[in-house]
Amino acid sequence: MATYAVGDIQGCYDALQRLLEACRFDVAADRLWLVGDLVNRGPRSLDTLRFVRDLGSRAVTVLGNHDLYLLMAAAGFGRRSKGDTLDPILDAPDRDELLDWLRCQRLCHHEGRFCLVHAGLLPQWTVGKARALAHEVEQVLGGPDYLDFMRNMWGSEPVAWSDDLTG
Ligand SMILES: [Mn+2]
Repeated sequence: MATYAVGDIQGCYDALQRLLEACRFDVAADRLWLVGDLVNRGPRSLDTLRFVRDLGSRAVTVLGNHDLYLLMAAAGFGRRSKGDTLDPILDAPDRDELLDWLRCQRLCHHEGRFCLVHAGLLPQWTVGKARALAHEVEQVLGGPDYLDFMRNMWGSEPVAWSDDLTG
């Protein structure tokens, strides 16, 4: 069993498939770690989402800013950028299943010597602290009140701020 870690796919489904062929990815035995930003910019974000979701436990993906942007766009929050390539997802018959799956993905995955995050960790944080903070957000994003959270997710100033991990 091998684990392959791949960077931001950004809707480049064809390139991902070529890469998996080149490394002879075995869907029955190998695992794929993805650092997030599955969608946007590239032409086949919808196929990318379906593919990674269908890999089930063979794939571990963390959320990137473009994935969060998709969730915001689907909820009607934030401003859409003109050049985004998200419409095929938003118009898809299975959009709700895909978006529900996406918002339940982690922000930080820690296993053995490795920690999987999108775009890096604050150097002052330990992996344990990053994991605890990520878990806090994951609980909300994956829970019933995620829209309340997303409504205030972006901006220069947080609406509420606390370093208290026990609260
Ligand atoms: Mn990114």
